[in-house]
This record gives sequence, structure tokens and C-alpha cells, in this order.
Amino acid sequence: MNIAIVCYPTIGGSGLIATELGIGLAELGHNVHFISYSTPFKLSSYRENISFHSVDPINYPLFNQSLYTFALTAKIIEVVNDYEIDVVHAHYSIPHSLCAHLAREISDKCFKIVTTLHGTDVTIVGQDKPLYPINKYGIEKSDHVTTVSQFQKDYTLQEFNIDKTVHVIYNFIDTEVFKPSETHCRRSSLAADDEKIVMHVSNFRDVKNPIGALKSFAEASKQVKARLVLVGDGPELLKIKIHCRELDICDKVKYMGKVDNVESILPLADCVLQPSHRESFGMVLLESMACEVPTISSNVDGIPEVIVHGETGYMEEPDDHEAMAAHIVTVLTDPELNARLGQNGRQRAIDVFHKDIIIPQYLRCYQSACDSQL
Ligand code: GMT
Repeated sequence: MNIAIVCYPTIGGSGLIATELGIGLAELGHNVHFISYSTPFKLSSYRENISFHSVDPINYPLFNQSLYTFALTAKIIEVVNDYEIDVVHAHYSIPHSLCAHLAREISDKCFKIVTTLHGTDVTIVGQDKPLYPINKYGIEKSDHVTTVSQFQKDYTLQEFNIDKTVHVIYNFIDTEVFKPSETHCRRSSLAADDEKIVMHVSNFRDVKNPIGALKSFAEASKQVKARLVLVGDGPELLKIKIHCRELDICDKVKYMGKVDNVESILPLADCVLQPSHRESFGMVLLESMACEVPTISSNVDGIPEVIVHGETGYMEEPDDHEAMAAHIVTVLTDPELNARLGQNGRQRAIDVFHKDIIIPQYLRCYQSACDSQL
């Protein structure tokens, strides 16, 4: 098949899944055309069957807004005209799916549109009243709609009052990349030998509740010698530094900044702490499971579909810091439990979320869209 993938290129769940999906499809022999404003971070080197088409910005002096959506629409039209595209797979309803619809309307090509809803586009952006009808249109007019958890499906159908089949296709992982050992990064660069490592990985937006992570860690670190390793960057980071001072834990926190190859440091964690307020899926949890690292997380949205409480990690209300801290202490002080949770997590990642199980589900979805009438 000739497949165009429209996605955000940045580090983040949706960009990552879109890129890994494209790589997986290309390895199966399909021609994959990525369309975005810059090269997705995993695609910096040449790969067979993959091309990247950069959206050219419209910098016309008359317009004081950058017209990204029109530039993207123009690029989709160019790619479908040049490459006989069967399916445009849009990751996010706004703006990607909408641009694909506009491109189909304008071009005379009969490609199909598959839209994947990743969460933020529906639970957060979707709540924006002026954008609501646009979001709904993008979803309803797609040939197939997929989303990453049953929670997200139910939420979408209810919030948008949509009478349409939405397919749940879970996010996936390459367990040969995310695995427990052979990390290039030495543990001693993160923490002292007698300190346990609690890791939080996010884009430090409010929704990830990084302050909640600090508070739970602060509570736990009264009982066990540990270091909080913060991986990523984002708008809440400044507040975090202030909170560290208030909680008197500055000397127990290490900031890593953005790390592209998170698989090189995740296996060094003794547990991962993700108390998000919203999470349609939670890629970091799956990545941790694959690395045999137990997870302490919130129990919101799609997380209970990823984590098995008591078997691969523990879930609590996002701001129940005492309960989270108690779990952190337990997994850091009981090595046998820690190993068992880790091994169960990896097994679940292999059995349920392995890329070889999930990528064919997308292919079937494309095939079914192509088999259906326009
Ligand atoms: O959560 C973010 O900040 C990033 C966002 C994205 O668009 O990449 O993540 C969403 O999609 C991921 C991939 O499907 C999911 O794993 C995340 O749970 C989801 N985020 C939210 O629902 C808040």
C-alpha cells in the first residue's frame, strides 16, 4: 500500500506511535510518506520505503498568522497527486484529519482517511467550544477512526454524540528496543550506589501532574534513601524547581532535560512515577513495563487498561500522595516484589502490546477502509 502519515514530529506519544507505525509498515514492504513540519525525531537517518515531505510554511507578508493548516493541506494534495496514496492516516483530528478532508475535497484523488485520536485532541482540545464542531466533523467524515484505549473510545462517542464505529487499537512497543539490560548509560551518573531511583518522564505540562510526583516522592523519601530523576522538559519545570525548595528535596532531585533515547535510561529506574490527571493511554508506563520497571501511577482514563494493579505496578488517585508514597516505599524496599512486578510488566508488554500484534491491526483497518465504498 501507499500510505501517507500526517503527525507531529516532536517527542511525545502520538508522534512516537505515528513514527514507529510508519517504520513498521515500511519494514513490511509498504511505501510510507510522512508529512509534517519537520522530520520526526526517529527518522533522522535513511530508511527503505520511507520518504519525508516537509510542510512548506506560507510566509506571505499580507497574512499576519502563519497558515499552517493550509500549508499542510497543500502538502497532502501534492503527496496524494504524486504517489497514488491509498490511505492518509491522520494522527489527531485537529488539525491533521481536517486538513486531510480538505485535501480530499480539493484534489480529484480517491484516497481513504483513517484518523487516530490520541487523547489530548479529544479530552483537552476537544473541550474548546469553538473547535468542537470542527473536531466532530473530522471524526465523523473519516473512513475509519481508531483510538488508543476503550476509555478514549467511550469518551469520544459520548462527548461528541457520534454514531460511528471507533476501533480501539492500543499503542505498541518494540520490546527489543525497550528492554531491561544493556543500557549505555551508567547508573552512577544518575544516583549514588545506596540511593534508589524513582523516575518521572513527561513533557511537564500541568496534565502530567509533575507537582504531584514531587509531593509523593518527598513523602516516600522520608522513609527510603532515593533520588527523583526528572526526564523531559516543559512549561511546569520552573514551578517544580520552586516546589523542590518548599519541600526541601532539592538535593534529592536530578533534572535530565529532554532525552531522545529514553530507552537508555529507563531500565536504570527502580520505579517510574506517573501521577497524570489525564492519560488516554500512557506510553511511558508501557515503556517502563517493557524495561521491567514497576510503575506507580494514577488510575485515570485509559491507564487501567495498560497497568494491572498489584501485578505490574500500582495505581492510585492522582493526588493521593500518601498512598502513592506508600507504594513507592514498598517497591523500593522489597527487591523480590520489585523484580516480580517488573517481569510481569514485561510479559504483559510482550503479550498484549507488542508491535507485531498491533501494527497488523492498523493494516487491517487500512484494508477495510480501502475495500469500502467512498
Ligand atoms: O500527553 C501528552 O502530553 C502528549 C500526547 C500526544 O499527543 O502525544 O499524548 C497522548 O497520546 C499518547 C499516545 O497515544 C498517549 O499515550 C497519552 O496518554 C495521550 N495523552 C493524554 O491523553 C493526556
